[in-house]
Order: sequence, then C-alpha cells, then structure tokens
Amino acid sequence: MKKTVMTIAILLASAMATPFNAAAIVPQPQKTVEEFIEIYRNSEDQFDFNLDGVVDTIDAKCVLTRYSELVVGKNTNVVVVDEYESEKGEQSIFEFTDKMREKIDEFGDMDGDSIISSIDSSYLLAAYYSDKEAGDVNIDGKLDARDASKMLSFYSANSVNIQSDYVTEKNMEYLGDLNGDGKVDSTDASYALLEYSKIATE
Ligand SMILES: [Ca+2]
Ligand SMILES: [Ca+2]
Ligand SMILES: [Ca+2]
Repeated sequence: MKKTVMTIAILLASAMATPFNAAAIVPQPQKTVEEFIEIYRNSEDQFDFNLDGVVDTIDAKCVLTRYSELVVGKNTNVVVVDEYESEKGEQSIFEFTDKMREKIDEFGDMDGDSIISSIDSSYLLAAYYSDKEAGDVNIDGKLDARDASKMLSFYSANSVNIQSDYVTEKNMEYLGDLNGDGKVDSTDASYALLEYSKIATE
C-alpha cells in the first residue's frame, strides 16, 4: 500500500515536471518501411485483407477504405477499386465484409503507430513492389513492350505536370526506374525494350 502511494507520488511529480509534449501523446511509427518489408516477407498472407488469396494493390485500397470508415465513423458497404488503383488497369467493386475489417484492424497497422491510416497503405504497397521484377510494371511476370509503353505514358503525363495516382507513383518508383537515376523516363522505357529484345532473341 505504502509503495503504491509512493509510486503515485513519484508519477505525479514527474508528470508535473515534464513540460507538455505533443510527441509523447501522438502515436509514433514503430517500424520503418524496411522493417515492415521483413515482416511482410515472412508472413505475407496476414496482409491479404480482401481475403482473395493474393496480396496486391487492392489490399492497400482496402486499408484506405477502412481508414476513411474510421475517420468518418461510418461503415461503407463496398470497396471500389478504380482502374488506376490496380496495376491490371481493371475496375472492380466488392462487398466490404466484417471479416475483412477485422483482419485490417488486427494486422493493418503496418507502421506500428497504433492507428490505421494511409501510411499503412503505403507500407503495404512498398512491400508488395519490393519482391517484383524490376521493369515489370504491369506485374504480368514478363518484361515486354507493354511495360515500356506504361513507363512512357507515365513519363509523358509527368512531363506535362499531370499528377499520377498513388499506386502508379509507387509502381514506377519501385519498378520503373531501371537505371536508378530517381526518375522514370524514356531512358527506362528503352532499357525495358532492350531487355525485352534480348529475351525475345534468346
Ligand atoms: Ca488480396
Ligand atoms: Ca498505422
Ligand atoms: Ca510486364
């Protein structure tokens, strides 16, 4: 009993001595992207949030959908994936079930800051692209002219200051920058075509 009172007294004293510090109460990320990628590689199926058996950009979209639900405080019935949010360029719409929500609430805090947010979605995209083949920007398992053309359309949009969507930005950042100069442009596209012609003539 005495000890408890002492502890409380010490806690009170230290609380009064500590100036208000917003950083102490705002949750902070506990994991870097690199640390999360390690976890992802060892337990990828934890992050299949729409329960379709694969982890892809659509699972990142589910995290974003859950994030907006939590912000608005109201559940939505469906997840709508626009064509630019899937690297296959296909629209899809599916029921957002409680099982999906439960899985996101359990495993969706990927940066470890105790909240589900768009940062978690970006961690998942970074991990997803991290084990894909460089240059295969449409994720169909082969490097060919389709990839070069996707790089070129990204480059032309960028050169006239059209902001690309988030998934495309990450896709290009992780897979499209073949010569590693920090941008995706016609040099990367021609490099993709060169690689393709090498494979084609083998
Ligand atoms: Ca999935
Ligand atoms: Ca988080
Ligand atoms: Ca491809």
